[in-house]
Amino acid sequence: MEEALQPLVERLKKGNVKISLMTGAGISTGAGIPDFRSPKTGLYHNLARLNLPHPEAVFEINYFRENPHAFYTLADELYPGRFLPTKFHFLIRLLQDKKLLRRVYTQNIDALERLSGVLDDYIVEAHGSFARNHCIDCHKPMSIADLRKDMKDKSLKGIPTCRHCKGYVKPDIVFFGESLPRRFFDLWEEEIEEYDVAIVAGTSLTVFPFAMLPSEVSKDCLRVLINKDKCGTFETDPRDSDVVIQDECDKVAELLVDLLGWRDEFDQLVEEATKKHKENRLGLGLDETQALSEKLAKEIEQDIQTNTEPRDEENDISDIVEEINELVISSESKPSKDSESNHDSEPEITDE
Ligand code: CNA
Repeated sequence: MEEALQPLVERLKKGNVKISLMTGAGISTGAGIPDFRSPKTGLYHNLARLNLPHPEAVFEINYFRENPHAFYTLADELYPGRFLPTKFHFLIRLLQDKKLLRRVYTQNIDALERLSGVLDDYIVEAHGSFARNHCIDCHKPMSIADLRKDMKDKSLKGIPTCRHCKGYVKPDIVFFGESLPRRFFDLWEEEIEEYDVAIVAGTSLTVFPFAMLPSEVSKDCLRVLINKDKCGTFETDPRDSDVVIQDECDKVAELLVDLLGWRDEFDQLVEEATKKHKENRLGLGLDETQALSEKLAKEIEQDIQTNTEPRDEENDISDIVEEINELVISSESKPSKDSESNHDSEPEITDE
């Protein structure tokens, strides 16, 4: 593995490189969050208890309209605050501190990049996050505090309900059949040719359009895949310069830290962050864990408010309506970049 990583190590040691990361659920399995598709341990394998017609239904907007319980059962388990970032997340943080990081495109909704200290500006949450919530009918926003309150409200059966129209409220996680945030496409368009290194990690590259990102980087960009399985464009359209490491993300992160001579800083970063999180957590019962989860979610919300332009409610709604008319995740057809602008097509997630 050490030898295979050399081209990456050399580029990083040279400095002055723009690195992008394109990540998925596999970078968070080390934190205890199951991915979707790993046999036996993946979420899809373990959803039988929710009585779904098919596993993907838990993230389908039409199913949610009829039966939001399945999603909220899962949301309660995955809600940010219960899990600590992994070694791989701390590697991303260190790349930021070393001024080598340009962008992290993540498909994850666990907010672990933020919890490791990566700043909002660098993060592109391509499939949304728990940081904002909207009514699926009137699109009015709901605060995290109200959402968490409703999730515990037995009279509502734990389903957050719009204060204005009584419609169901959903975190702004992109479901199959919904559009991706505009920021994802804007940055793709503006920057994709600029990256010197693209590290693709912990993703099966099966959800489109995200899965297209690694094939869109320039010919001079060094593409690195860190994943248990070889996948996507690394399999179908490989480049001579590709670096493919089929191993655990955390193990590769540790090795890279050593090869780059960053061990002391890395250990200090991990130790401090883990201590901080554990101090908050040790000896806590379920209620306290939930309180902590709410506190962290609030911090994330405040973080977002201070790191991004203030958005007024009116604009929020029109943004969303506009986004609904824009691009969408889909699972049956791989959209070409041309089809990206086909706003008339039926929205769908691509999940092969
Ligand atoms: P996926 O389809 O489940 O693929 C995960 C990939 O990571 C697979 O190829 C695994 O072999 C690989 N993998 C798993 N663990 C490791 C590991 N420790 N080291 C290296 N490789 C590993 O997940 P994708 O992210 O590709 O699919 C996109 C979906 C998953 C997005 O829409 C996410 O919202 C969704 N998801 C997110 C989370 C999360 O936020 N943590 C969890 C589960 C699913």
